[in-house]
Amino acid sequence: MEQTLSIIKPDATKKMVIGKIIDRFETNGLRIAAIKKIQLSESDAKAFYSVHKERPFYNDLVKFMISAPVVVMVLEGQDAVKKNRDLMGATNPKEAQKGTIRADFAENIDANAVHGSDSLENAKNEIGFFFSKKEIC
Ligand code: IDP
Ligand code: MG
Repeated sequence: MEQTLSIIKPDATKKMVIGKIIDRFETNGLRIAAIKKIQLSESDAKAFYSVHKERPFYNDLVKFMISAPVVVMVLEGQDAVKKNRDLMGATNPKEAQKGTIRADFAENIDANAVHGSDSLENAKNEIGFFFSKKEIC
């Protein structure tokens, strides 16, 4: 069993599609092992995305991530990291395959509905960023 971190981003929480996105995970065998809705601070968002701090889109990404609440989750299941990335679709919703979360709920690359860890190692770090051990069950 693997665990990965998922975030339902501000565009999706504002559009009130939290339930529809969670349904994709549960329907496809990813169990919600932890979940909370939070408003990120600027320093939270900067720290979470610090790997991208040299990229031209970093400041806009941070601004976007604090523009409304987000839902953070630990998803658990077989091949959870890859399965979540497959369900999410490509970073740019315009390139995302039909039936993926980003194709169905996102407008553009800046506001693309969901985050998902891209490796098992990053998943462990990202889960630790948001959740304590006893919140995951
Ligand atoms: P991912 O979310 O599919 O893993 P990353 O490359 O890790 O994509 O980028 C993190 C986030 O930064 C993306 O989800 C997207 O919102 C934003 N982003 C990535 N590339 C661009 C870009 O070229 N322009 C604007 N925003 C971008
Ligand atoms: Mg990424």
